Amino acid sequence: MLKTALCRTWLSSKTSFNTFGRRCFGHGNVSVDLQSDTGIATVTLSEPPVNSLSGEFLTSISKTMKELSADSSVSGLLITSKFHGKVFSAGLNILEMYNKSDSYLGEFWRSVQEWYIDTYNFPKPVVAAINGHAPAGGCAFALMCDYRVLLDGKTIGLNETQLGIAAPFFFTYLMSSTIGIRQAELALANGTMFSSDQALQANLVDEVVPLDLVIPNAMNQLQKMIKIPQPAFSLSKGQFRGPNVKKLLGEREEDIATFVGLLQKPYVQKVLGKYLENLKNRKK
Ligand code: CO8
Repeated sequence: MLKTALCRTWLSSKTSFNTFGRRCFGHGNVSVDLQSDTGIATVTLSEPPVNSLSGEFLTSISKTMKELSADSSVSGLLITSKFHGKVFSAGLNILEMYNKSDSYLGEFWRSVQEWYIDTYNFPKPVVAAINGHAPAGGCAFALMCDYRVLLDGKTIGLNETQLGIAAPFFFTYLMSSTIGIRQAELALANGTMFSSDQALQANLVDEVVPLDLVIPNAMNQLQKMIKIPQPAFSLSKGQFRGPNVKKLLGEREEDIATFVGLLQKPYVQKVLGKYLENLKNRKK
């Protein structure tokens, strides 16, 4: 693949652009391909098999977002998945929430909060090329971006109630600020997974396109967004997002305690165990 070739030579250098005008680097299973001419960084989520978000993977994402936010040569981000045509992200790694101690769960949730803060608060344009299914945390990830292009035929939604848990308040805000309070309330209570057509109709995503157009259309939108004068873009974005981020920053410890308390309830562990078992048995 051309992209692989373009990036292979730059792996040798984290700080300078290679002969193709690209700088390629990454943290853990997150890889970044930065184009010198546009300042656009393509961030590819590459955690096998389905980009489920473990604490370690979330930390790699946060580290990447912090680095790209501080890099003045970066104009905007395109976020996509290595598992093109299959899965954008399967959401939080359920194994991280099953049969774990309070302190383990607490640290895991801290990494979830950090990921949300770094991604939702990212000051430059971010476009999601959702090239596969995006349940739960995968949907939240897309909602943290500024624009969403979804692959036709894939599903997206906050289905947490189906797992016996309720999405955290900052996920509910992501949904209600995108599709409106009434529709968000219904969707979250029912754990609705939207088909691509339903997602477009509800304004949960901005475009639904075939596979070969997911990345080009996302890139096209990003190219328009990076032309908007800075810092006007980030000031405008911050007016909508700042209060929600500030709320979480002020309540992090209580939010962690709420999460741990909910996850340690025997009925929640029972439903999670059953859900994991069903996931494994689906293929049989
Ligand atoms: N976590 C851990 N493992 C997972 C997850 C996950 N989220 N999703 C899939 N896997 C595993 C499967 O068990 C399977 O494992 P194995 O190979 O060992 O059998 C492997 O990944 C591959 O999965 P599939 O075979 O199912 O792959 P497909 O390509 O057929 O399907 C899907 C991909 C559609 C993504 C499918 O795997 C799926 O539906 N996964 C579950 C998605 C889901 O429901 N996620 C919810 C996560 S919870 C969350 O994000 C928010 C929690 C908020 C908590 C708030 C409390 C206050």
